[in-house]
Amino acid sequence: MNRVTRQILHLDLDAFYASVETLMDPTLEGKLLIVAMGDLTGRGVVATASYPARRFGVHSAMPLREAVRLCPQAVIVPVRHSLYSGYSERVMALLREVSPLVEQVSIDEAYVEIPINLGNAAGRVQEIQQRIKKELGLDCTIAVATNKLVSKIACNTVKPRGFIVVPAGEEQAFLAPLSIDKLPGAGRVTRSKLTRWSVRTIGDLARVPAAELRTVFGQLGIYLHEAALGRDDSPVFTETRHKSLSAENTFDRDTADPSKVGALITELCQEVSGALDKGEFRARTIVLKLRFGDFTTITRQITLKIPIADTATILACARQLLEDNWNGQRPIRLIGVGAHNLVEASAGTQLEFPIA
Ligand code: TTP
Repeated sequence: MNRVTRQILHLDLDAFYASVETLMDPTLEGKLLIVAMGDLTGRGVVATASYPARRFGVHSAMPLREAVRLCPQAVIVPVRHSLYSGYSERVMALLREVSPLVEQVSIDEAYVEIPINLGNAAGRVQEIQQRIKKELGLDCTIAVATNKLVSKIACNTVKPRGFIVVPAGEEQAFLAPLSIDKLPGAGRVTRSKLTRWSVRTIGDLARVPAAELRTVFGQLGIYLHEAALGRDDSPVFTETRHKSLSAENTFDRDTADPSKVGALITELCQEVSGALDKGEFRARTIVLKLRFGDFTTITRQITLKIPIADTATILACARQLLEDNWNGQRPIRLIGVGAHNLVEASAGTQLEFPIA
C-alpha cells in the first residue's frame, strides 16, 4: 500500500439551487423542478433541474424553451441568488470546522485538505455529509483522494448523495476506465486532437507517450500526461496560504461576442504576465473566472508541471478553460484571469505568503 501524503476531500452539493428551493417549499420534494434565470416565459435559461427532471434531458444552461418542450409538466421557479449564497456560506463554515484548509471553488463546491493524522477519515467525512443533511437539509456528494484532480473526478462519478474514497496508489487505475471527457482540461478541441491516438478513455490517454503529447499540446500536454496518471500536486488554495496575482474586468454590456471575449482575455493575460514579470514570479496555476449575466460566477483552473510567466502560455490556459466552461452563447458580464501557486522565477521553489 502506498503511503498517503495528502487527503483531499471534494464536496459538491447536489442539484444545489433546486434543493434549496425544495427546502423553501417542501411540496416540491421529488417533483420535476426547473430553476431558471431570465424571462420565465421567453428567453430564460435553465440554472439547474432536480434529478427527476434531468431524466427528461433537462440540464443547466439549456434554453428554458427547450427544457419545457422536453419536460412540459415541470414546475419552474426563478433563481434567488441571495438565498443560495446564505446556504453556501453555512456549508463552507461547517467545512472549516473540519479543517482550516478549505478552498471554495464555486457556490456549491469546495476542496478541503484533511489532516493526514485524522483517524477514521472516511467516517469523519461521512459525518460531514450527514451534518449537512441534518443541519442544513441539503444533499451533497463527497469524494476523498490524495489530490484535487482525482477527488473532483471521483465526486462526479457517484452523484447524487454519493461518497467515495480513492485509496492512495489506486488513482491511475481508478481513472483508467473513465471517458476522456471526465478529465478537466480535455475540452472539445483537445479531445478532437486526441483522436489521432484513438483516445477514448483516460486510460487510453495514459498510454500516449508524454513526449508526443508535449509536441502537440505544449504545456497542456504535460498536464494531460500527469493527469491521466492520476497525479496532481496543486495545493488547496486558502487565502492565507498563497498569494496570487489576478486581473479582471467587467464588460460595459454583457456579451457573448467571441471577439470581445477573446480580446478581453488577451488583455488580462498580458496584464497578469506583466505583473508576474515585475515581481519575478512564475505561476503554476492559471485561474479563469467568469461571471455571467445572471451573476453566476465560476472559477476554473489549470495546474501545470512547470511554472510559467509568459503571455502566450497563460493565454493558452485561459482559452482552454474558456472553451471548457462557456458554450459561446451565455452572456458574460465579467472575466478574470489569475495566477496562483507562485514560485520565484529564479529559485523555482514554491513560496508561501502569509497574509499580514
Ligand atoms: P452544479 O454544481 O454544476 O450543478 P448542481 O448543483 O445543480 O447539480 P449537481 O448535483 O449535478 O452538482 O452547479 C451549482 C449551481 O450553480 C446550480 O444548482 C445552479 C448554478 N448553475 C447555473 O446557474 N448555471 C449553470 O450553467 C450551472 C452549471 C450551474
